[in-house]
Amino acid sequence: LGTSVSHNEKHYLTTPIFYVNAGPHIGHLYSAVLADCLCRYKRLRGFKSKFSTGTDEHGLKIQQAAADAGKDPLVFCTEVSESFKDLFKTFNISYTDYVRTTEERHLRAVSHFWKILFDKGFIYKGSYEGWYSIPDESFLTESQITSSHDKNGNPIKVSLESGHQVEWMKEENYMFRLSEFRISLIHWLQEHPRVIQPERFHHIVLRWLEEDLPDLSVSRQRSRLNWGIEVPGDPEQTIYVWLDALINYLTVAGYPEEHADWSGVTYHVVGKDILKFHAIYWPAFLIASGLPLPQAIYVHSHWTANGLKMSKSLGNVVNPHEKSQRFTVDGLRYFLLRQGVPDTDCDYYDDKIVKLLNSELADSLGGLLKPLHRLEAINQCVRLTNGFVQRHAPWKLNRNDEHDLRCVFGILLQPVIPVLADRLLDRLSVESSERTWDDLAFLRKYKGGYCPFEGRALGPDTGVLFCRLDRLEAMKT
Ligand code: ME8
Repeated sequence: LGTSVSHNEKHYLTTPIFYVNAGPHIGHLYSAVLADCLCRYKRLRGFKSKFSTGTDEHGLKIQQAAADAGKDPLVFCTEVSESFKDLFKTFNISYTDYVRTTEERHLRAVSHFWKILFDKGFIYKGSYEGWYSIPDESFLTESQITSSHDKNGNPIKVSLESGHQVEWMKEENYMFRLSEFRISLIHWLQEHPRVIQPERFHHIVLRWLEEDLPDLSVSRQRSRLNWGIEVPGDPEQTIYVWLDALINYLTVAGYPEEHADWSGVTYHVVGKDILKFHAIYWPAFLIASGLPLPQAIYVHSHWTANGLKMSKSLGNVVNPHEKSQRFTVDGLRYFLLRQGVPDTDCDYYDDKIVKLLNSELADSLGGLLKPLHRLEAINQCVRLTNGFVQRHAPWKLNRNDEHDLRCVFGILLQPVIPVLADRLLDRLSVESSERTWDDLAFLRKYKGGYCPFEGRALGPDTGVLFCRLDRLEAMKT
């Protein structure tokens, strides 16, 4: 159950900022829903929270996508950025700030941050020669690439991790002294064994740090990349998109002027594909600039669709808007949070969501508003929840307390399925001011404790909570 906190304790949660080269899919939504659920939970516990998301709009990949669409880059970015915003509105992502890297406030933050690193001597002019993957906007070493063939059978080199083609790049640019931070990063991880979660990813990062950490190229020649932020004092160079993008977390915190309240209480939700950038590059940049490191990095794995990686070319990208029309917004939120496992990839297919929602939302949760046999109530407790219920054993409530039990579930489920939880709580006559973790405090001393919801009459009928879905319909599509 956790304890509630004094109401000015702060918590700053972020999602990755999403590339605008293509529209959103369930993977992006998953990151946002995961962060939203965490943030709603923290708010219910009394934290004052900042929650940011947004779009990553610079770089070669976006420059190319805009050119392919025959559009001005900013117009193109605005259109796609709006589609992410729409998605997050539909799914009730309760962010407090939506940042775009093309905004003026971000440009100021990036230029300021660059100057600090430069003045401290962590950035120097050098030359980079090596492999670069445009889709990943990432520099790769020999050990991170392998030989392959393009669709015409020509030999190419690809990234081992993403499978994307890499190109040889040789140019003069600015380098960041990443190599100087290897030992500090190892110490940071060793001293904070829970800073990267789940633990598996913590070990992966430590293994990466056992190898040499070369200095990092942090700019590109303007002639190759002009869609980006200019290097302060050098109009011939554009800042590397990942340095630009990571600074969004500071922009939202109010950097450079007023970030102190938030930059020390930051928690990042990221996909495993961008672990290296968040667990190595970002902390190194922060140490170099003298800013506090994140409190935690929560890493999640990926969604595949019918067993395959989602890709535009395969045409199997799962569109969340379309799915929400079939399964409802809370239905899809529930599925993603219930089935998604941070450690391992998860597969999406329609029949899976139908089965889960029928059994857990339509039957179990929906059943909460039906008259219950006592035994059924116990069964539902067990099916609906796990650790919490085991510890607090609300089924020890006596026969007249079914109402209390439903209120407890309604409150607990708010971070996961806010719309359904609200309907349930409305029906149960639980006021909106009575829906925080503090309002569950009675459970801690249940035996003899007074339940504030006891004996209340039901509110107006809000209809069936969640209708059963037709499996055959799902299998047709
Ligand atoms: O990497 N399953 O943006 P991005 C689960 N702009 N999550 C997925 C997913 C999938 N199949 N595909 C994407 C970038 N995601 C950079 C980030 S942050 C300073 C800059 C999620 O749009 C996952 O969290 O390619 C991934 O890390 C994120 O979307 C961003 O992907």
